[in-house]
This record gives sequence, structure tokens and C-alpha cells, in this order.
Amino acid sequence: MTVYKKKLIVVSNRLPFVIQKDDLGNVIRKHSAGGLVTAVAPVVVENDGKWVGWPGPDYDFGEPLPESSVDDTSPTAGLKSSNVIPVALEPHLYQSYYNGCCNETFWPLFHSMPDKAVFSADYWKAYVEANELFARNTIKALENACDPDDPPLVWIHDYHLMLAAHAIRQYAANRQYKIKLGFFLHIPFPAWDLIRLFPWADEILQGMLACDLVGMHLQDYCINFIDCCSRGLGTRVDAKDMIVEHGGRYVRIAPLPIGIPYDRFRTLAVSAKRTIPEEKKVVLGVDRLDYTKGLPQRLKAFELLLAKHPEYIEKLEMLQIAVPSRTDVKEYQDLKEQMDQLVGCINGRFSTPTWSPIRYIYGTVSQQELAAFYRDAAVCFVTPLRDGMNLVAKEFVACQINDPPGVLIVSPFAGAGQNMLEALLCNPYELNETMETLHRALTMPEDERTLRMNYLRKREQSQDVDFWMKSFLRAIGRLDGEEAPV
Ligand code: GDG
Repeated sequence: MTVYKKKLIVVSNRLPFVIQKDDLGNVIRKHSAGGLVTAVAPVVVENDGKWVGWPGPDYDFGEPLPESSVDDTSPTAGLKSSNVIPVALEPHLYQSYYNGCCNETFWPLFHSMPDKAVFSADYWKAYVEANELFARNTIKALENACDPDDPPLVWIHDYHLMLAAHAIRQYAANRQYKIKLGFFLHIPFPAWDLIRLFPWADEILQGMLACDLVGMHLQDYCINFIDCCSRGLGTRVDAKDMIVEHGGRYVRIAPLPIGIPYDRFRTLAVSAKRTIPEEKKVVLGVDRLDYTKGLPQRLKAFELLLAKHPEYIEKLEMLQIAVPSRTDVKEYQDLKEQMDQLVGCINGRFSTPTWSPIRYIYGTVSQQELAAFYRDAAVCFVTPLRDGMNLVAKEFVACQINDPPGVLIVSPFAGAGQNMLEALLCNPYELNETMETLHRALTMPEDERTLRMNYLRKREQSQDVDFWMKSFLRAIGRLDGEEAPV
């Protein structure tokens, strides 16, 4: 684990756990799964730092936070309530800020789908207000933590909080607090031609430039951001060294691709019970039900495979886990309907009395079960139309302990497609190519599968989530004994 001795304050839209009420009305704490929580929560615990975030709709402000989680083996188990600063957001504010500006505006726009984006002054107003609230709560976390010789690090996460750094820097300056500010964007940063569609783009760019370091998954996203600063704000930029000059400060922009808790997934895969019988060949998909993930395209490619290659009938199954997501937003409700229809049509068209081609789970499975699916699938089929990174591709590789291993297919429009070089790439917009790539994966010789998977495993093991966390701290000059090159 990363040993980090400086004061650390993490700010994200949600706390690393959700506060809920159980059947008896007791307030309980349930940890949120995900790489960020797994990597960062233990460091906040060790460091006795703080995590600022929204606790979920069930939390009544004023009542004490539970001291422990329902599952006390989770990475958040050691977080005490003194490590947590819950941010109160009224339901109507949360609706316009989160469902509205974050998910109906920034999510599609940053995934290069501007036609789906809603541009609303009311949403924007709510976004500004919510970011202010996060900033004010972060200042609470900074009280008594600001040693001028050893300033704390405030690490802000993701597109929900692109303005927070600006407000935090102003509040801190008024109080003469010295701080370091870092930001990490988990989704793509698109080209200037898309960003300029957003009427308040300048404010977004300025908000992010209030940081000392802005990290993104890929070099391409960093280049887009730097170009936007130059064209949108007219700032001086050094595109070679990835530095933007803003307000008399130098802001470093750095590609820092996220990794996964590799050892944790591998251990799970070693101990997980079989969920796919040995004689079954399964093509696996695991995604939040989101229009960026290319789910209908994936099903259609599978349908085409069955139509063109009847040898797969009764021999192959597609298992798709679709985790319900943003169910209040219409685009997501429409996608659910489209998926239900597609699954029904394909199963109706090809099923036999003893076999159905698609097993579709609209829900979640435990991480243990997920690891077993990853381990025993013949192919993991990752076909996003656009995706910041995609952790599923990496988790699949970590769980591939069978000999011979399976095959990973990734879209080049996911961050993972740019650095998992030994995976098979396919363009999900082109149905025939996607189908042919799936056929190639299913018929790939064992030695080629082994060779490709060995390289993939090695990279993911060495560039895991702890490596990512250390790289971020190093880049901002906050890893013990090291200073940033800027
Ligand atoms: C955003 C960016 C970027 C899924 N189903 C189940 C389950 N999962 C877990 C997976 C994985 C996570 O959800 C999904 O992560 P992704 O990276 O694929 O996608 P986003 O949620 O869109 O994440 C993305 C990421 O941030 C990190 O920076 O890679 O590009 O969009 O960890 O394991 N977990 C369990 N049951 C399920 O059924 N337990």
C-alpha cells in the first residue's frame, strides 16, 4: 500500500460508502465497490485524512454517521466518522446538479455524443451551487490541517467537481491556508470542437486550472485539454512538457492511466466457486447499463455471428451483466427498453428447447461471482463507443488464471484499447468487423491466447491501482522523499 504521510483530503461526488436505512430503520453504512475506493480509502485511513462527499439520499443531516460498514472486510472499514465530511445537497439541487448537469450534459458531451447532451442554464446554476458546497465543506476539512511548511493535498475527482478547485483555492487564499490541489478526470476529455458547444466552457477550464496538477487517463485527453485552454482561454501552453500557464501559476497536465487492484482480483479468482460449467463456452460482457458502452452493438454482433456461423448454435452463450445505472434519466430508460427487446428478439430467433443464446442479468453480482465469470469466460467482449479507461477489461485479465486462458476484445475507443496492446481490437460501429473479431477470438489457437494473455497480465500487475496512486502523488510532488519535476 502507498505510504503517504502528508495530510490528504479526497473530494468526490459520493463518499466511499452509502448511508442507507435497513428494514428496522437503523442507519447502516454500505461500502461502494470500485478501484478508486479500493486504492484511496486505505491511504485516507492510514493517513487519518478526510473524505468529502455526498452520503446518499437516506442520510439525515445532524444524525451521527455509523462508525463501521455492514461488510467490515471492505477497504472503507477503517474509515472513522471523523475521517468523513458529508456534503448536504437538497434533493432538488441534487436532481439538477447530478442527474441534470453531470449526467445529461457533461456525460454525453465528454463522451463525444453532443446530440444527447442537454444544455440548460438551470442545470449549470445547480452545478455551480453544488461545487460551491463541496468547496465549503473541503475548507472545513482544512481547518487545523494547514501547516505552511507542509501543505495538505486536496485531491478532487471527476467531472462532477470541475469547478470545486477554483472555489477551494479562493477560500484557502482568504484564510491564508497553503494547499496543493490535484484533480483526476475519470472520463475522456474531448476535442475543442465539442467542448466549445458548452456555453460555460471557459469556467470549466478555469475551474480545472485552479489545480497544480490535472491527471487524465490518456495522453490524447491531455492534448485535448491543453488545446482547449489555448483556444478557449488564450492561455500560454507548453504542449511538449504539458504545462499550462494560468493566473501566474504553472499547471501540470499528466497522462496517468488508472489501474485495478490486481492482486485482489487474482486472489478472488483463485478462491471463487465455478459459476460457468466446464463444458460451456461463454462470451462475457460486464457493464453499467450506459449508452456509451456499446451494448446494443455487442448484441447485434453476437446475433450476426449466430446467423453466419450456425456451428455456434447450442455451443456458445453470451452472458451479459448490465448494472442498473442513472435510472431517473430518460436516455437510460430508453436503453433498458432497447436491450430488453433485443435480448428477447435474439433469444426468440435462435433458442432451442435446451439452449438460449443470451443470458442477461439486469442487476449486480457479488465481486466473488464476478471474478469467477471473468476466470471462466472464453472471451471478454468490451465494446464501448467511448470510455475513459474501462476497468472490466483489466479485471478480466487479472482473473485469467486458467490454462489456456481466454481472449480479450476491446474497442479502440476505450482508454483500455490504447494501452492493452495485445488484446484484439474491433470497431463497434462496424458490425461485420465486430462479428469477425469475435469469431477470431473464439477460434484463436491456444499458444497465441497464452502469449497475448501473458503480456496483458504482466502489464496490469505492474501498473495496478497502487502504481496509479503513487504516480499521481509523485507527479504532484507529494510522494515522500520526492519532488515534482515542475
Ligand atoms: C468510470 C469511467 C473508468 C460492474 N458490474 C458489477 C461490478 N462492476 C464493476 C466492475 C468495474 C466497475 O463496475 C465498472 O468500471 P468501468 O471502468 O468499466 O466503468 P465506469 O463505471 O463507467 O467508470 C471508466 C473508471 O471510471 C475508472 O476511472 O475506467 O472509463 O467511465 O470495477 O468490476 N461489480 C460488482 N458486481 C457487478 O455486477 N461487484
